Amino acid sequence: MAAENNERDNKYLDNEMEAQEMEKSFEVNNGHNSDEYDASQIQILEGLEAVRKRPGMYIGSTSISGLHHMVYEIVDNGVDEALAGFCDEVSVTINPDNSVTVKDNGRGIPVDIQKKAGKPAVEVVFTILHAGGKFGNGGYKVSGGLHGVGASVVNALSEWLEVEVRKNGEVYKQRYERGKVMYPLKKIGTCDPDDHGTTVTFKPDAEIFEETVFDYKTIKTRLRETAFLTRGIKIHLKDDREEKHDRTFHYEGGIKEFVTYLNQANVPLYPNVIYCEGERLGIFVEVAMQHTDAYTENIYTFVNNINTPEGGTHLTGFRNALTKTFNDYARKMKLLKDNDANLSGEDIREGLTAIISVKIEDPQFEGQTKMKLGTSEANQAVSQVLTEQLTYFLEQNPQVAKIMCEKSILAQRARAAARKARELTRRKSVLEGAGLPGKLADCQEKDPEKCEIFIVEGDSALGPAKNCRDIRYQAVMPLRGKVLNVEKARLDKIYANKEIQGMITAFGTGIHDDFDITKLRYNKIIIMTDADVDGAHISTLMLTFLYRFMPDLIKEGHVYLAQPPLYYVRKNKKLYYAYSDAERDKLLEQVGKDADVQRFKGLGEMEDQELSETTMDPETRTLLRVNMSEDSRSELDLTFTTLMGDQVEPRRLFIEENAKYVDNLDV
Ligand code: TSJ
Repeated sequence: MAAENNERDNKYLDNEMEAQEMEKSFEVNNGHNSDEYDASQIQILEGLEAVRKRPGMYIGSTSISGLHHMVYEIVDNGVDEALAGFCDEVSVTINPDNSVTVKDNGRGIPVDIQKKAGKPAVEVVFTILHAGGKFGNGGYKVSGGLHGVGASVVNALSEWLEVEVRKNGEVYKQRYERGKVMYPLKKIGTCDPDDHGTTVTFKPDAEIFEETVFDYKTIKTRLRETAFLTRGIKIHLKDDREEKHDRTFHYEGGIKEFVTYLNQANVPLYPNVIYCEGERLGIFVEVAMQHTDAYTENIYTFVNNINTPEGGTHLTGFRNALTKTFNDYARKMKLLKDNDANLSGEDIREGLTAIISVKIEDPQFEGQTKMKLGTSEANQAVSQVLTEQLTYFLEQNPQVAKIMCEKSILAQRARAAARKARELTRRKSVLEGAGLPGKLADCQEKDPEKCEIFIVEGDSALGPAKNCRDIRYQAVMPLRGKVLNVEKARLDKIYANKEIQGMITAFGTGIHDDFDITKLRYNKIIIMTDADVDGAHISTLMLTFLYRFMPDLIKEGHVYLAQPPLYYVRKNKKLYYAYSDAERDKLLEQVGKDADVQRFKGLGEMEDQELSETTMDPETRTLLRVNMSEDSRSELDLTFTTLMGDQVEPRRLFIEENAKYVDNLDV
């Protein structure tokens, strides 16, 4: 995922320059003379051809994530119309042929001739790079970040695209194929004068995209997020392909409801979500937050409805203001005594779920992937709005303030204990030399690039795994007993846990602030558990630990799940392995239905040869690499809190809803 996004760098610079050059050429060619029209047509084709030549520069990637960006790009235009106050509904339909229709009830893209280009504004929107939002009364277009690349990019990367505009009682239509205009904008009929809006249908080009089948769940998650961030908007999503879906997202509470949604699997510490909003320095700021009894911190930041996973100035402003406001209040109310140390930001944020959403006219982005807000005024704007309104809130709600304070003080103590435990571990490892855990059966090779470690469940699997590994580069480490559920434990308990200590030391990377991926001792960390319900549970616990404490190992693709076979199929003394129900059925078709089928064995019951061949030997095994989509971290966090949290009902619902995908999961 991370590697896939690298192409995005600098794409804005490039587009911006091309767009400016394009505009210049139109200033020269603004006549209606047909020769000049041809000349401008060539310019346009060159512009869109550039997009088709280097699609990654414009849409991020040509993988499934780029495919979905096509949809978001068009949807965001409808949402912008809603933000400007001219529409309140956007509907998205995934059609049976994997084309997508996006319809809004806004003013309709203008159809009058734009002077500069000498053609209808709507045609300009779809054929000239970066033309979006540069006409009309302007100023409202706040889309930024990775999107806002414009409808012309989507058009260039679509096999075909059709736009219909309903405006002033008339319906207009135009069609494009791979960016080329098929006919001049035409009136195709009339409509109720009260009916107005824009409808766009497009089919992403299979010549461009590696994958052209939309994933319903990914689009659903994104549209739900957009609906939370745009209070009051109604977003419909319909899937008209084989497997039908129909959903509407509409949240009058906006980001307040987003926080409630994210906290559904945990127990809130106080009933209401704290909400602040205000405008400072031309920046519109909204913050919603609520603590739960969880120990993780879940803060999501957005700029113009676009997620900024690396945070930035708005997040800094939030953190500083929260820490200072809370400490000031606690001192003033004597919740903190004169001799007590201040609460740290981390202590105050333990168990906090928060959404920070800012709307800025011309946001500046930083960082390698341009996903970090750089606009310095955002720091002050968020900080001022929060300080002012949170101070008032705490004064008005002393009982909530007290709960927050008690939670923070517990977090502070646990953190101090954890620090001690960590120092102790560190000192111990210095005293004991290399300090590798005793139960680690290490490999001989020292070059991490060539090494892998199998984390196995219990001692029964340890024996066979040790016997049939290649000791030169394969290490094995057993986990005894149940792995600690890190969603339900404070730091001190986590650091004190022997199994977790063992893993941290074996991996060599350290943890949290000390984490250093260059110290990783194994290129592949392979979780190997039985192919049954208990095994799936242990894998999930392991993944939860890695996700929360060493997410970079997952992001960088170092984490794998071993795949022991689910079935053995025996026929005429030949043995076949099947790794899924579908594979078993296919095998049975091939070898005949009368074959002998046996369900999985525990790793501990396998013959050495068998375990090696099916699960461990790189020549013959299958490994699943665990990856992490950066598209919606909030949804991924929710998955973990739901699976591992205290609330039974949300977990049951989640498993029911996802039963198809997680067959063996029982938690
Ligand atoms: F992406 C897109 F261009 F294809 C697209 C645009 C897709 C969708 C689903 C909606 C839209 C869109 C654009 N909806 N509403 C608008 N509004 C305008 O373009 C518009 C209308 C009127 C005026 C005006 O000043 O009168 C100005 C604008 C920008």
